[in-house]
Amino acid sequence: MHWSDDEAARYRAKGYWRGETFGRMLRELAEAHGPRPALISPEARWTFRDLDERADRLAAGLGAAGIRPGDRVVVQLPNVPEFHQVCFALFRLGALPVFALPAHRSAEISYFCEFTEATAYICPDAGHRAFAPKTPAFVLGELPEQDPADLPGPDPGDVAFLQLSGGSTGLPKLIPRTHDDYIYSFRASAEICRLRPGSVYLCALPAAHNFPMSSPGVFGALSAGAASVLAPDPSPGTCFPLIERERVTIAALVPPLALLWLDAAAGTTYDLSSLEVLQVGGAKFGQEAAKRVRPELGCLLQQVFGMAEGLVNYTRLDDDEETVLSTQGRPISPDDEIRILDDDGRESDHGHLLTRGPYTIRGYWRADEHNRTAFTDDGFYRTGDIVRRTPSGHLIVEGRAKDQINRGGEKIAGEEVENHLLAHPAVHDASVVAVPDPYLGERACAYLICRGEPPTRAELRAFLRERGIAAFKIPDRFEFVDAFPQTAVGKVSKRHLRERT
Ligand code: OOB
Repeated sequence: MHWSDDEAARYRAKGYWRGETFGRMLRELAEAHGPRPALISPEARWTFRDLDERADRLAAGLGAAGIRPGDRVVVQLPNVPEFHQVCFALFRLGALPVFALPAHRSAEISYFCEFTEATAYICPDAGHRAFAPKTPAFVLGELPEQDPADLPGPDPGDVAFLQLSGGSTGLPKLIPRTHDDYIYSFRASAEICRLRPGSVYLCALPAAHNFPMSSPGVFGALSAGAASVLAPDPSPGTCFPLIERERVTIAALVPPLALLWLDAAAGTTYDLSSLEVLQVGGAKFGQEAAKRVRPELGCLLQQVFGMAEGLVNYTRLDDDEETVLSTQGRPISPDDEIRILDDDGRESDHGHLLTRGPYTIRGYWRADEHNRTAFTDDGFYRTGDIVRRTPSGHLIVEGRAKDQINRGGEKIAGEEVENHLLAHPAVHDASVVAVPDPYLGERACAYLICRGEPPTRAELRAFLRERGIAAFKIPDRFEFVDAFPQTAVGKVSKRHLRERT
């Protein structure tokens, strides 16, 4: 489930994989940019030197507490500098962070801890310990620091962390990313976004998500010697004052937040003039909204179409207006291979997107059976996205063939929520599909076939909350039906269900 030796040699020869680890990268950054600001939050300002030293102290403390190279550690933290301190401490130890989102609750956290056999869970407060009662927890504010020790450190080809897949199956899949491949993806991204030591990146989305982590995200900003501002939440009320105070030059948002910012920018008294680029991605950004960015926020728009599995596409800062407004960008790397297949499996410029390249995984972590269908025999990842390719090689996302709801950038696997609904005694069958929404793009609708009197919608919501799933996965709508439409082979036809609404 790895790149072949030949491919690895090619990616090295081309200079994509530089034989660097996160730990050494930060050390070199601290040497080059020591006193410059690296991480800024409303409460804290850490220089590159601070981050480097604190990562060392925490690595020593976690090592003394029993965390070993190769161990998995579930990390669930808000946007605070300690999040990145924890990342680099674990990277230096050679332990693998498993990146949970702040919205995850007991169902997700206990699954991550059990499936990865995690030796620790790093969480925001003592209340979270209950999500994984059997896993030793470290709580933000009480992280074990001590004098630095000499650590052997991992190899550049080793897996650095496990990232979460958006998911289309009953249980979330984990994505193994190596030092070599991930560092390449964000260094190249930082270049595409023209980050430089004077740039200021605003991390308003959850820091653990791939977009604000590496596209170019906080890691890309660090790699360029630029500062990152960590916003506790993405609202204009929180972010606009931070943009003014820190002279933010680039920010990343999902489409519903971009709409919110556009509306708020009209009446704001905050000075947003430092903003050069607004990146929008994670879900399709409609052309009408895209048109508003430059006149109303006074900055360039960059569309970003990426996935935690690897491939990331950007519109370039010097692309013409039409391309920026109407496409979701083109791949980072000249060696990102794009294969588009029609429904009959023939190469086309419109259809199912498959991809292979220097930073796209070859298999999910410990998921051999799923990998046989998620990847082709020659190593292409089936993204589940339906795209069109323009003559310039830009991609336009036109739809999706996977069982997933994209709720304003937050991904929901239909089957995962269905399994929770099926645990309700009155639910005979369940099918969760996307329904269009003017603000979020899509919302989730659960179609249910019930035994006898159906439960109320409030009861169903309470039931799902009780099961400990993240709030964004709770369907926005419940519809009660007698039967599901079927496909020719007798499976539930989600396409027909979607068309009902
Ligand atoms: C990003 O990553 P994930 O792993 O949460 O979700 C990936 C999926 C894609 O396969 C696609 O279905 C959808 O999200 N998506 C978009 C999109 N960007 C992502 N669909 C339409 N238009 C877009 N611009 O979402 C992600 C990772 C890195 C950078 C940016 C986004």
